[in-house]
Amino acid sequence: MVLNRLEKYWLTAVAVALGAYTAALIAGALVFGIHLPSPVGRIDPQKLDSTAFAQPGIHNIGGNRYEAYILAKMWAYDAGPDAGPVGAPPTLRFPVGSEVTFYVTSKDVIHGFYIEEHSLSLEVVPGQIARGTINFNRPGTFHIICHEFCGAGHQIMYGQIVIE
Ligand SMILES: [Cu+2]
Repeated sequence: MVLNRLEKYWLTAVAVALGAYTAALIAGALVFGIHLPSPVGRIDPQKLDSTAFAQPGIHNIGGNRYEAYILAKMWAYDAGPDAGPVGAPPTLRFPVGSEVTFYVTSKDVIHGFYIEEHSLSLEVVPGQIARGTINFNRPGTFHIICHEFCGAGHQIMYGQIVIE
């Protein structure tokens, strides 16, 4: 096989670039500890009635620490009776300085769970439990937004967090 001089040049350049990317990937995982966010647990979306998501809601686990179990479904977040009527956009209230761990799952399709102005953006996949912890250090109202297109009612899928 005869290779043109320019073909050799490009093949070499591509091989060097792929080698550099592969080395960066391996170094990122092994040296810098960068990993994809992984689900904290598996769950059968058909059998949520026998799990903590049967009764979504907010639990104080001591001091200023909370756990919030939230069920995403077409097209609302269910955060339990303390967050307002089921089916309406929920309002979750926490005092300033709260550390809140959110556990979110879906009972139907893939949804998103993004909290405005805070570094939490979860992909909510049926069959998986997504988890994220946020410290709410300043008062305000922050929207919860579904950032995965989930069907005809996607644009009405939101909620809010009030820090007071
Ligand atoms: Cu959506």
